[in-house]
Formats: sequence, structure tokens, C-alpha cells
Amino acid sequence: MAKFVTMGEPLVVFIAKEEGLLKDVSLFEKGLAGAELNVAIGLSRLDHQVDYISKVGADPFGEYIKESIAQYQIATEKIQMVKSHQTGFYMKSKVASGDPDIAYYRKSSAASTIQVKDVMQLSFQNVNALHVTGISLALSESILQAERYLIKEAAINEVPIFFDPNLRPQLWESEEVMKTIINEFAYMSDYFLPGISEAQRLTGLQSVEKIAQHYLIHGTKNIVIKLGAEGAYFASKEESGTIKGFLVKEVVDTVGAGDGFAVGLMSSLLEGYTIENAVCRGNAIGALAVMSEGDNSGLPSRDEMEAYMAKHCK
Ligand code: KDG
Repeated sequence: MAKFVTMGEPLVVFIAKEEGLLKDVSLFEKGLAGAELNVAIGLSRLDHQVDYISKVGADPFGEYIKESIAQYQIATEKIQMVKSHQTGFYMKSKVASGDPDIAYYRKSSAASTIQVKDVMQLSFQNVNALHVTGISLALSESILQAERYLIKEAAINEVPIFFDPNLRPQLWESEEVMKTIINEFAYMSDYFLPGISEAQRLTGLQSVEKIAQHYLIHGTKNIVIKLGAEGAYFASKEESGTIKGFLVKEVVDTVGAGDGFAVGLMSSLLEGYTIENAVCRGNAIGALAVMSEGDNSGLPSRDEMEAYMAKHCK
């Protein structure tokens, strides 16, 4: 099994149990969230090893996150608990269709204080892949520098970099800064995993072929563009193609679908499967993720994943 490294902000999520505006909802369920943590949980459910680097506050949310992570068999040694800053959280509405409303409470959170010195001891020996998302890049200058340090070290050590832009415009100071920094990381990545609307926003281009060409010319080695229910398009200098998506009868919650896709794609590639299988596994886990309301509660075990994929993937 492979060893992955990821770094980011874990959040507590309060999931509305009734429809309506967040300000009006009184019943919420507590859960674990954070894009990189969702990915770590998904990989660990498939029996891969994950080093998750983060910081939480020395508060009840931080304790809840650390204890829950340990239950998923994810190592917690690289999660620091600090007294100086609090753990972030967010609220998520319940909707009949489309994306839910969200409200963040994460400014100056503990994770936003991650800095280069927190990751300098990390060894890339025996690491098989680095996972990075655009959410961390938006949190603060210090975590941005730490992510830059990680991708440079990964490149030096020839460890493949998987980068999901996870655009969160509300976390960035401006659209221009967001596009510039996200594209800087995209051009350095071995696998860049945008959704189609994210890729269009980042490049101003419309078709998957033109978008792929743009990134491949700028240095991205492989691009996989998520097309929602349509599946996903992949391209490298050598090959390209589209892999059909899975039919989901009832979408419960779209948050976390992209993380599920990343889990499927990365785990399959690192297990030695083809890009076609990897994209199909990504589509499968993305579909499973939207069928449940938690940000990571739909991520499958290996048996569940295999049973679901059997009907559709080669
Ligand atoms: O990808 C899912 C994440 O969006 C969610 O778990 C919360 O990390 C989060 C964020 O910043 O939106």
C-alpha cells in the first residue's frame, strides 16, 4: 500500500438537519471536515497510509478532531495542538438540490498559522505521493509558503504532486491573486484536478481540449477535469480521453465529491492501475460521496468501492 502526505485545515462542520437559511436552522449535526482531511480519511479507508500535517487549537473542537482522526487510523503525530489560536469550523445548509450554503468561522485559525518551520523536518523518503489543495493556499501567507516548500521538496524527491484547486473565492483577497497562485501550483503539479467550471474560471477558456492544452504547455504533466455527472476528461502529452460518470439517483450533498474523486484517482494510480481505471475509480468514489450528507461519511471501504465499481469500470 502507498504512503501519502497531505497538509491542510481540519474543520468541525455543523450540518443542518432541516432545510432553510442557516440563520433560521436550529438543529445541526456535528461532523469532521476539511478537504485534505476528507482525502486522508478516504485513503485510509482503502488501507493506504497517510501523513496528515496540521494544527488545531487546544479547545474542544481540536480535541474532537484529533480523537476522530485517530479512530480512522491516521497518524496524529504531525497534528500540533496550540493554545494561541482556535480550531476553525463551518456551517452547511440542507438543500433539496444544488450546492448547500456555507458559512465559515476560520479566520486566523490554528491551521492558518502553519509555517515552513512546521514542515522542514518532513522526510520524503518512502513517500509515494503529495496531495495539496487550493484551500490551504488561501488561508495565510505562512501556510502558502509551507505548501510551496512541500511541493518543491516533493519535486526534488520525484514524489508525484496531486493538486486539486478547490476554488473558494470567499477565502481569497481577490480573483486575480487566487488565479495566479492556483495556476502557479497547477503548472508544477504532476496531476491537476480541477472541476470544469473551476478550469474555465482559471483560464478563461471553454473546451476541455483547450484547457488541457493550456496547462500541458505550462508544465502540468497530467490534467483530469471533473465534469460532474458526465464523468471526467483526462489528458497528458501522450494520451487523452473521457470516462463516463455514474448515475446517481438521489444527490444528498455535493460537498466532498471532489475529495472522493481525488481519493479514487490517487489510490488507483498508486496501486499501479491505468489512468482510465483511475478516473473511473475517481468517478465512482465521487458518486458515492454525494449520496451522504457528511463531507467524508460516504467514502467507501475497499469492499464497498469494488462492489460499486464492478458494474462500470474496466
Ligand atoms: O471539499 C470539501 C471541503 O470543502 C469541506 O470539507 C470543507 O475544507 C472545507 C472548505 O474549506 O470548504
